[in-house]
Amino acid sequence: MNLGNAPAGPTPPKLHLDHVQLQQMWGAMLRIRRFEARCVELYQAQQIRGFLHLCDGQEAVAVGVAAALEPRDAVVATYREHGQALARGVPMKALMAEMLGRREGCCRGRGGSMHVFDAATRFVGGNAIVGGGLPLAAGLAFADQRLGRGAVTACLFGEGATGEGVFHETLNLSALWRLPVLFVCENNLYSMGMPWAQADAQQEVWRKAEALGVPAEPVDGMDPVAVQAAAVRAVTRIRAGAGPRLLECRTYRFRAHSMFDAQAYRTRQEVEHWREHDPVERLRRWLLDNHQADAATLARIEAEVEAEIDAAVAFAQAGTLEPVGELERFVLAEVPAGNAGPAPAGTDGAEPRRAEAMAGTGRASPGRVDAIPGVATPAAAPAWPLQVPA
Ligand SMILES: Cc1ncc(C[n+]2csc(CCOP(=O)(O)OP(=O)(O)O)c2C)c(N)n1
Ligand SMILES: [Mg+2]
Repeated sequence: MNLGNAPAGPTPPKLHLDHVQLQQMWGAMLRIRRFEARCVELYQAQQIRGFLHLCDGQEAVAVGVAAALEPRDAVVATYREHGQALARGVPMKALMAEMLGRREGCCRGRGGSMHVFDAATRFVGGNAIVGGGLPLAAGLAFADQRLGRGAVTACLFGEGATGEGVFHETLNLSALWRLPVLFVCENNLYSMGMPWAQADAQQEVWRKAEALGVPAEPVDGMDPVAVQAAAVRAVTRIRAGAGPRLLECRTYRFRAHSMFDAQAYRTRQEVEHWREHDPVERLRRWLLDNHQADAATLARIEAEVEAEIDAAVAFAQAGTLEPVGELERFVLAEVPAGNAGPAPAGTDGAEPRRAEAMAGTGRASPGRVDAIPGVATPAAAPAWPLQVPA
């Protein structure tokens, strides 16, 4: 890791995991793998509609990164985010209901597979726009920094996003302002059907980050322990104010980009080769070979995972669809009671508020937010040129 001008920060603790923690880590990956396998069945039964991007093969990244975070931290994800959401702690029932478009889902069924959001766990969304999460993460981290929350924002994205201008802009500003962001690139070697080898002159993503002043390192993204250790190292320094870090997690997706593609861009042998590094199978074998778990313990964990998924599917299937009459809710911010004038007779008050918002007038107009409720406004505007804290 070349630190460039960035401060090294405190020396992070060495990661020690006991056999129970390692078993839990395996269970966390298996839970994601099996959850998505059930989603495939529900998709084929047309109970899940739209796009469905699986992280099959990439579970170690989601689990390793999540293990390094605290509840006050935030996670910004991609459209391949079921695993990231589960690892972060988004309840499985709410996630499965979201997949089925039910009102009981974490976004009332409005987001679906690609737009999972959960305020309680600060899971700030899946995002269908490649690279779209990067500036959001910088903004969240900027707010956290200004408000002194000591929180870190983990921002996950694919290697395809690193070819976009927004990657360079976001990393530059984050390094300049020492924003508390952990950038995590899941380099799975393909952007849809575009092989990384044919897409980018710089094959090592971490070097791009270092060129932008963000200390970075490559990580075996098929090994959850390696990912957690690297994430703990990075987060310790980020939280101490040393600025952003980037991990390039080298991984592989075993299935198609979305539910269907001909996969003409890779050979069967290549997929088989990577399957030998399957994170779930690899850790299972390691646990058994090193006497860190016996077959009965792993079978119990597997049964617990299956039971949780069964319960989540039953919950989702018993869920309801949002009534059509409610679909306009949340398009504009709702005005707290007492903040707006009385609604004209015969209306619910929404129309004048919409008009206010469009015109940018009125006390309660969502178009003119001067301060976020409950969040103190910084006392003074930052000095210019901006003084980056030492
Ligand atoms: C700005 C933007 N451009 C193009 C697309 C179409 N698109 C969807 S996924 C994808 C590939 C992204 O690859 P990568 O970032 O490596 O993520 P992965 O799918 O491998 O997880 C593209 C080009 C998009 N959604 N957004
Ligand atoms: Mg990719």
